[in-house]
Amino acid sequence: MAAARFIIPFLALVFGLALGIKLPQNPDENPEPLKWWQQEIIYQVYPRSHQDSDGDGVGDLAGIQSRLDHFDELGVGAVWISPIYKSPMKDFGYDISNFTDIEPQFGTLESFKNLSSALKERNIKLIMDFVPNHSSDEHPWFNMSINREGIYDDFYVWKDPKGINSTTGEPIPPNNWMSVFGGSAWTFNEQRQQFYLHQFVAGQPDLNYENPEVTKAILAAVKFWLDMGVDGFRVDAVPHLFENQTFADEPVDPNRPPTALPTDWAYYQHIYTYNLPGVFDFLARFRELLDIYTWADGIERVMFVEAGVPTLDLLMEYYGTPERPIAHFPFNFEFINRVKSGFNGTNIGDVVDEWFTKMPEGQWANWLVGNHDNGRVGSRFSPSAGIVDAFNALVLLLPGNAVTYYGEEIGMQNANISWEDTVDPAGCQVGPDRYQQFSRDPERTPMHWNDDQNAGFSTANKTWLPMHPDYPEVNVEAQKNSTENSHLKVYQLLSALRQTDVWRYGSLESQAPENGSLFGFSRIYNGKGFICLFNFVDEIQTINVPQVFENIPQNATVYSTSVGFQPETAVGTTIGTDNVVIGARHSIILEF
Ligand SMILES: *[C@@H]1O[C@H](CO)[C@@H](O)[C@H](O)[C@H]1NC(C)=O
Ligand SMILES: *[C@@H]1O[C@H](CO)[C@@H](O)[C@H](O)[C@H]1NC(C)=O
Ligand SMILES: *[C@@H]1O[C@H](CO)[C@@H](O)[C@H](O)[C@H]1NC(C)=O
Ligand SMILES: *[C@@H]1O[C@H](CO)[C@@H](O)[C@H](O)[C@H]1NC(C)=O
Ligand SMILES: *[C@@H]1O[C@H](CO)[C@@H](O)[C@H](O)[C@H]1NC(C)=O
Ligand SMILES: *[C@@H]1O[C@H](CO)[C@@H](O)[C@H](O)[C@H]1NC(C)=O
Ligand SMILES: *[C@@H]1O[C@H](CO)[C@@H](O)[C@H](O)[C@H]1NC(C)=O
Ligand SMILES: *[C@@H]1O[C@H](CO)[C@@H](O)[C@H](O)[C@H]1NC(C)=O
Ligand SMILES: *[C@@H]1O[C@H](CO)[C@@H](O)[C@H](O)[C@H]1NC(C)=O
Ligand SMILES: *[C@@H]1O[C@H](CO)[C@@H](O)[C@H](O)[C@H]1NC(C)=O
Ligand SMILES: *[C@@H]1O[C@H](CO)[C@@H](O)[C@H](O)[C@H]1NC(C)=O
Ligand SMILES: CC(=O)N[C@H]1CO[C@H](CO)[C@@H](O)[C@@H]1O
Ligand SMILES: [Ca+2]
Ligand SMILES: [Ca+2]
Repeated sequence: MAAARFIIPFLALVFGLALGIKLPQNPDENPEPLKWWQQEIIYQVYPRSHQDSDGDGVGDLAGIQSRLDHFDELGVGAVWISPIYKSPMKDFGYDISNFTDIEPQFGTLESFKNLSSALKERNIKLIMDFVPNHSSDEHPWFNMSINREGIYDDFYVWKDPKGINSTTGEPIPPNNWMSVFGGSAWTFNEQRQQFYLHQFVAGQPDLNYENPEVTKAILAAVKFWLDMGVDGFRVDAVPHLFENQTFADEPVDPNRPPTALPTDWAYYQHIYTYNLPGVFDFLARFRELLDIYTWADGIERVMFVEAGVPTLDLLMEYYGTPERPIAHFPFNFEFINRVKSGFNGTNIGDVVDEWFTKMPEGQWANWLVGNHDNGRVGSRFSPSAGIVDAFNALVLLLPGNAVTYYGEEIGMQNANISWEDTVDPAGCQVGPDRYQQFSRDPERTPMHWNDDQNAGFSTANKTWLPMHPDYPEVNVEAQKNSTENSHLKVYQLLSALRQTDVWRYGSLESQAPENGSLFGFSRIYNGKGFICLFNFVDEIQTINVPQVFENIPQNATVYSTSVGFQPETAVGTTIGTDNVVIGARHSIILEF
């Protein structure tokens, strides 16, 4: 893909039509309107932590329903809810014991219908999280499989022991496959006298996708929710669906992290358990089912997949082809993965450039900076307040989907959770010495609504995870009330820009100087536009914008600045674009 680069004085990445971004060459031409899923911000709700309606310390569906105004105030048009299916909660809902029922802690099918219709009234789309790789060990299918009942006999991945350990008398697992959460991926079942596979915790037996009855049963569950009116699915952990039927040992990864133990997942190369070709066949069938609903009424039912594959090229395969579409998009984790050890204009620019370079023609990008498996963006980097606004601007204003993890709009931080309070199996599994390296609890603490008890999240004495202690300052109400700028107010301004034709159909030009101090991108449509400029170093930077970017007028209006922007530049003032001053680690958006 031809992305022209001008080395002096800035690296230039100029994107055009061929990238699949709608860029009408003739300004009078009417562009094709965006689809709802391209336009709308997708907000990830972690249901245990959103709002508790009944005082048990755990969030629930009625709680989510009581907070719908927040979505409207943010301009969020689609809500993705992490799993709310019936579950014994060994992996907090990612272990499902009934794919067509609601977990009583969250509510009932009735309260789901209530929430679903309340969202529809506000024209907010509802996306269910779907976890096809495994069920809970408390799913009736697993029980029937243990008992080798009829079609359920082969519903899970069963193998005989490799032998008996002569010292312990224990059966030896069939091979060296490790669980993602650490320890063998095999657990022995006394009753059936065989091992079952679980790529996650022992309470999450892998479904056997070699068995067509499994695919049938899972797609029937998908259909159940489509008939209930959901607008699509975020499909979890898809690369884990299929296993190589040789069941051979996986090789040790020569590039494993130095801290990895032989019982850690990261110790091996997952050539027999990860991203096998069958995954695409299954997902194509899933997509076909969605498309039948789309064709029936013209409202798109969507599929977003989570696939943590090692390269962007592999990830792009999840878009499928025009002949065989797969996902509407695979989640773009580059702002997390590529920017782990620190960020600057160079690696941020590379993330943007490479996504558009590698994305197949006609597809749509997406951006996110956090989720329930990764530390919060406000904590991953230096605790500079402006960084939250910078990342929200990248996510919301680059062309593509914007995915916001709850709390990002107010700059929530990771909480420091003690070993005693740790509940995430990824943390519990590795013990008190290493849990902080693995636990996902810090980014899952309850939402901060106000400065009341438990931030208005719950009236319980003890919430399921402790509250982050900064909630009296960092909360929705305080940021709304504030006479000063706040993350929430910045977020609202960013969200409003998405409603413009400049955002929808505008060009994209992104630039970063070689020293990485700055990053910027412009969006222009029919002579109108905006430009986002980010300073990633500890000194003030001054930019002559028209010298670097194309088609920038002499003057522009300050549209938004990051919280605490120094030197102070009032929003709404007109400034000369040849001398834009950006405070240390701050960002500014100009409109023209
Ligand atoms: C799942 O729950 C639904 C609704 O309560 C029930 O009708 C169905 O039988 C359950 N399915 C299984 C496999 O237990
Ligand atoms: C449904 O919502 C209404 C209010 O909108 C409430 O009165 C009712 O109790 C809810 N029902 C359930 C089952 O949640
Ligand atoms: C499995 O099912 C049998 C009867 O169908 C029941 O008695 C038993 O309690 C179930 N076991 C589990 C672990 O659910
Ligand atoms: C047998 O068990 C012992 C003690 O747990 C262990 O050290 C050894 O590696 C096991 N041998 C095999 C072949 O699994
Ligand atoms: C399974 O592994 C064998 C041996 O490495 C290989 O030949 C085969 O292609 C693999 N099958 C799949 C579906 O990946
Ligand atoms: C940008 O940050 C990355 C990751 O910390 C680092 O490897 C790279 O050298 C930095 N680039 C510049 C130009 O500072
Ligand atoms: C987290 O809490 C522990 C125990 O309360 C304390 O020792 C540690 O310094 C804290 N870490 C941070 C980063 O605050
Ligand atoms: C909460 O704690 C207070 C004071 O310890 C106690 O009086 C009250 O009963 C507790 N409430 C609940 C719901 O446990
Ligand atoms: C926000 O303002 C309202 C109305 O003035 C006030 O009641 C509330 O306590 C304020 N909340 C916070 C967190 O500042
Ligand atoms: C980085 O390069 C830009 C463009 O050449 C220059 O304006 C800026 O002062 C440099 N920043 C640093 C921190 O060296
Ligand atoms: C830019 O703004 C200055 C001061 O507000 C004004 O004098 C000048 O005419 C403007 N230039 C253009 C091209 O609008
Ligand atoms: C990003 C994501 O959702 N990851 C999930 C992958 O699947 C496991 C098991 O279902 C979950 O624990 C993770 O949260
Ligand atoms: Ca509750
Ligand atoms: Ca599997």
